[in-house]
Amino acid sequence: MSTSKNDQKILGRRNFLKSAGLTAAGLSVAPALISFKNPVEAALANISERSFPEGFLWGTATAAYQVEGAVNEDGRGTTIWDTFSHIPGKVKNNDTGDVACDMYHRYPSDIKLMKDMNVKIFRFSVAWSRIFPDGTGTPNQKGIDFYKRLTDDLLANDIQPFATLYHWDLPQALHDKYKGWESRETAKAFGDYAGFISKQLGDRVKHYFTLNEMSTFVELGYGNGIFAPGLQLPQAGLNQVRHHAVLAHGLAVQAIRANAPSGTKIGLAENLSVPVPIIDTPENIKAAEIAMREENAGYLTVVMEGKYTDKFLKRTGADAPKFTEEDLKIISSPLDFVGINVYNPAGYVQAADNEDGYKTLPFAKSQPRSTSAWQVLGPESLYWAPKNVHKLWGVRELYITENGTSGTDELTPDKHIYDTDRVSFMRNYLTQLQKATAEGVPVKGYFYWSLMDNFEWTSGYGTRFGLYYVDYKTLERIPKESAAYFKVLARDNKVV
Ligand code: PNW
Repeated sequence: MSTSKNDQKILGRRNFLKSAGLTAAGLSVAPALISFKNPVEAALANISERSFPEGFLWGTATAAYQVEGAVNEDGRGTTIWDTFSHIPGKVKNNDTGDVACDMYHRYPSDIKLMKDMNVKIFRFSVAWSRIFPDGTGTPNQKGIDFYKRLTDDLLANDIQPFATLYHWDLPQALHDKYKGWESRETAKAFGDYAGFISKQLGDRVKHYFTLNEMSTFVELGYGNGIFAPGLQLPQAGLNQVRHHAVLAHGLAVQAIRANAPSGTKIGLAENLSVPVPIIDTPENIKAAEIAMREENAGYLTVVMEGKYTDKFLKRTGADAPKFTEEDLKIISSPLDFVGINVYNPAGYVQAADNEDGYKTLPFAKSQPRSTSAWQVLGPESLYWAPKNVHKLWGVRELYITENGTSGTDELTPDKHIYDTDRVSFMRNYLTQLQKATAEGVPVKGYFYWSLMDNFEWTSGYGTRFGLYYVDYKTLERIPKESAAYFKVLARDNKVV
């Protein structure tokens, strides 16, 4: 095992204590009572086994439709989520993103909230339909200007903007014209838009994510129909949509490389399936690796390897996507980093003597969950996700592009939210992430989902993921206990 910088520092500190005669045998005062006199000693004291590597970046994430509101302002075009959320019965309480958190207008004060929490990176998404109201054609200057103002203000506050180019708000015109992601025309249009906007923002934004969570918007939007556009396609059609999503990613990578200034970094943000070994034996650890590669075969695996696995092609059979060798080259265009959204284990696995080489155990009925029914709580997922992405594909730069949890978040009469569950969630998950970084897994930053409560897709506004509570009547933002936790975490760069 190689020694990471972090390890070196920890070792350094141990040696320092030793030479100062302060290790167990010679220690005459409790560590907390030692007063360090010079800055080097003080700095060393602050590095503990819970520290993240030096320069680790702490941030928060949002997405356009979930926070911006202002859906009819400054020439924005309609999207499939506008249409879908306005169909009665599709979203809890028939909530829509019409107003959301009104971040379109309130971003200057929201940036101050981030600055106050020691945030250094912010992940937001660009609404495609603000840039090209119909998905293609004439760009809308007012939309471009909004993202210029937003990113200028972030930079002025010493926060690096990380832009996601697609967080599920497909321009409705592309759905009407091409059936959206059912057509490769949509993938081509996405590539064109990505190239265009990366040129416009090129002097401000140095990091881009192409698409957010291909697996979620494809499976839920085109497979079981609970997300926009609400389709339930047969397997062959669904596999083709999956293929168009990864193709769109690859076309965008190429277009950004061709249009953005050199030095621009490109990745994606994928909610990959994270199998976790039930018991850490070498056999189960291997089984979890095999499972991760196969269970992400239609998404991250094809992006990283430039081929569909044999098992994927066998499994899909006559319904396999139609593709060319050229497509596979585009899909696997080299990336600068990989972003992973990690909320839960896909399942606990063990080695098995079957064709797959692994078996997924059923979750216990009593396995803890958040208020989002799909979110099984398993902190180990934040260790195994980066660990195995690094191991399977040799990724040299990783970001945790989302991690968070939803809670009941009751407001007390004196306006506090004691979200002890969220604080505990962060400490438990981050302990696992810290372990991965201490072992040398190259995770460079972490974005908590989300800065504030927002439009949680089909769950509407009742499901809250924020560090800030949003009072939807007044749009006031109120810091939760977890915001205080984040502030110390980011300041000290260690699990606190
Ligand atoms: C992600 N599931 O969505 C998204 O990237 C965010 O927009 C979202 O708000 C956040 O996670 C919290 O949900 C998901 O059903 C939505 O498994 C649903 C699922 C997973 C992720």
